Amino acid sequence: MEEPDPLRSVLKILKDCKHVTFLTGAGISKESGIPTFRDKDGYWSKYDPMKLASPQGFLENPALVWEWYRHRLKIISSARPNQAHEAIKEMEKYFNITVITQNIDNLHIEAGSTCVLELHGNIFRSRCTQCDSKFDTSLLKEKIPRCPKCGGIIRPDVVWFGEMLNEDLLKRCYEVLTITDAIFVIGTSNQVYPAAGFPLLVKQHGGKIIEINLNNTPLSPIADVFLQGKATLWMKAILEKLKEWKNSMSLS
Ligand code: BJW
Ligand code: ZN
Repeated sequence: MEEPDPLRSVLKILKDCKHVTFLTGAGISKESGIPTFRDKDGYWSKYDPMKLASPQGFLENPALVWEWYRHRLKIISSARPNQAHEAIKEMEKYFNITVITQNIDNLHIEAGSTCVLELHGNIFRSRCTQCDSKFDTSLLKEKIPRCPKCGGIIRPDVVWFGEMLNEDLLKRCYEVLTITDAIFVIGTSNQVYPAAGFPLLVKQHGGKIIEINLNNTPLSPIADVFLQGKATLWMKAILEKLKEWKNSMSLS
């Protein structure tokens, strides 16, 4: 029978957990003021993803792609981690935590999480398309920046559609996912692979799925618990319950 109180269900799962993984997407940073992609006010409602987030788009119009990333860099640079990022950091007191994020906004690292795997890169880093030298994006001022070492075009160090994700990083993800007791899937539409396949892998290895989202996603029907609503509110509530439970344990 399904638990009537979803918070109790989450606590019940967490009581048996050692390794807890967080898979996060754009929705977790929405309350920090950073737009998402597929919501009705998200980037893909206004812009063609293939023009802004694909290698072909960059080849055709690097200046446009750079304009978009500079615009986003400005928003992201003034954003701060919110209560959901902070609660995840705080949960390191109780579990072995890995954060796998699709976000490029650095907010989990800013919140202090110690193990963050950035699947789609980081907007603060850029790289030369020819010699792979790395650069600090905020220091690149040209419309289409060029590499001082080889003259190649520099691009944001992020992963676009049709591009492979970093192999070592993926290997680390799969290692963690196979020993994960519970995965929180927060603020992602679960449409972009390979990330969208990660929760299923956890389930196949006997782990539980807890999803937090404003709306249903393709993952929701197989999630063990679905918490509908804002990431900050649910994460705050979960952390409070966890603290109560841990305190009562230390008293008894
Ligand atoms: C809240 C909230 C609040 C809001 N609280 N919740 C056919 C089938 C299967 C796969 C493929 C296929 N054709 C091509 C592919 C592969 C492709 C893919 O998956 N495409 C699908 C769209 C079909 N994947 C790739 O190409 C990846 N590479 C790869 O697979 O390599 C191998 C390969 C190569 C070639 C062919 C086939 C395989 C690379 C994917 C790279 C994604 N890149 C982007 C942009 C770059 C980074 C950046 O600039 O930021 O990454 S796209 C964009 O989507 C960005 C995000 O990281 C990613 C995921 O988005 P996310 O985070 O889920 O955001 P949203 O907006 O979608 O959802 C927000 C959610 O939050 C919503 O659900 C809201 O309800 C919720 N929400 N506020 C809680 N306050
Ligand atoms: Zn170079």
